[in-house]
Amino acid sequence: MNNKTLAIIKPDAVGNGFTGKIMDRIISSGFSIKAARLLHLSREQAERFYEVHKERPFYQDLVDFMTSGPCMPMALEKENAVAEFRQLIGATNPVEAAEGTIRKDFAESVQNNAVHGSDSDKNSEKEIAFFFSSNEILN
Ligand code: IDP
Ligand code: MG
Repeated sequence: MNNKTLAIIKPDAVGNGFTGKIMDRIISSGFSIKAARLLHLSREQAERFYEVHKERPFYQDLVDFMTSGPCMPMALEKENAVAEFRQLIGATNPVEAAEGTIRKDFAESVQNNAVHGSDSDKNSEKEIAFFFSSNEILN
């Protein structure tokens, strides 16, 4: 089992001033932040990151949203990190997200849903490598 996952505090949450509150939730839920940066994704980066959704009707809007302002990718560590983080953030659509989850409390809509979390160990490795080289990740 991989113990890392890739989180992104998305542009809506950064723009709404929720970065610190979301980081606090993450840390107090037992994750350690092994890498973090603030960056404004280029269109090319956002298209590549969400390439699996290329054929979905919301793809172009999603790319517009993810390039609309700065975001904060983070490599997080915890036992069973992928599943634990998906549980902490809640369902994709905040209307369906459980009470106390990050998306329930901070998301604006199904698209502007505050945070990203990897969906498998294979993707977490790929997604962490998308944003961080190995010498940028704490041991
Ligand atoms: P996830 O982020 O919960 O894993 P995915 O299905 O992988 O959800 O979708 C990636 C992102 O695409 C979502 O987090 C959200 O920002 C956006 N998205 C997903 N479904 C919709 C939709 O039906 N309308 C608009 N945006 C969507
Ligand atoms: Mg996903």
